Amino acid sequence: MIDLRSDTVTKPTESMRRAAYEAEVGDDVYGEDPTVNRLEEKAAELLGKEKALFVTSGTQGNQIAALTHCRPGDEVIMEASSHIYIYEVGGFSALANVQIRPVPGINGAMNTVDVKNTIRAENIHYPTTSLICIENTHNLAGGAVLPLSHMQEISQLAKENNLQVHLDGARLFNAQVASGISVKEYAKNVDSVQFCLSKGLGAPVGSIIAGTEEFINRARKWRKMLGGGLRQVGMIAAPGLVALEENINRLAEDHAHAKLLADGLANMNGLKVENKVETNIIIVNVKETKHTPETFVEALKSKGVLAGVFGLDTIRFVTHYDVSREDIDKALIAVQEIL
Ligand code: TLP
Repeated sequence: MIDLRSDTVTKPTESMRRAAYEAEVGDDVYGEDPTVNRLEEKAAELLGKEKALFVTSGTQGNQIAALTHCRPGDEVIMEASSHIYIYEVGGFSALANVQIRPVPGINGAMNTVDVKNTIRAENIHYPTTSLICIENTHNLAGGAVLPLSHMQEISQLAKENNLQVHLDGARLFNAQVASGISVKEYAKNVDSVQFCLSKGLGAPVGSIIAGTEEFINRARKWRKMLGGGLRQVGMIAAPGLVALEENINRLAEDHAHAKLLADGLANMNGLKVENKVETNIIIVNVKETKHTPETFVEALKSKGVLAGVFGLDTIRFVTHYDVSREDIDKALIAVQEIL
């Protein structure tokens, strides 16, 4: 099977498996796991933040950020198709007891004037706006890279209004590789950042959240409350370290494969590639074919290719390190046969 459903499907590399086997471990709830400590230090350094925390998933990282930044009843502004709003099971409202205020964006970026107009004034009737969340790269916008200038504008606006900014950077390293702008440069504009080790970077488990020491100390308690205080967790942090050491620059290969796949698909009758394809995600509209997204994905499966249903008329392909150049060619042939 050529699995293009997501970059979450990668299997750990040989060096990750070896690192897990050989990992030095201790009880991380006591702060005594040397491998976790090394991973957190390395992640904080890469992001230019005081401290980082290893969490079980991107979703858990984002939820902990809301719990740490906000109080119950607060309002959080975010783009209307952001992962937190669409795909995190309503966690911000269920766990952090905050209200989300979605603002529609273009290519994943909210208009800063819209954001400004959405910040609540002081009024006895209103909730308090406390946080703005942004996403880079933006999943539903097809892996779009949020421009640094946009993040700087949001940061400025947040400062002027005494708000915090959280970055869902599940694929922030894809943004770095595509734009040449370092994750540190992006992270300068936010108070907290979450990135996934288990997407394109290829680790089997885990995400990082980072921010000030004070923020991370409080976040650590929320992680414990959520049941995310793990013990000899160096076993899974070790592959995360390998991911950061070995797999960042190779994301360029995934981006090149995505472009190849997108160009091939764009040339086929009835298909429309909906996004610009800046990184590793391709969103394809199949409305003009005889298929629905569901039947298209089924037909692809019968030909040994997996893709995901991604909207009423769209399917999604995601490239990653378990997909070779040859696989891209094979996937294109399978799509052509279906059409
Ligand atoms: N995205 C997954 C699915 O949940 C849709 C995928 O296959 O793309 N932020 C962003 C921007 C994400 O894309 C994801 C996962 C997460 C957060 C959550 O990460 P995990 O899966 O580790 O909880």
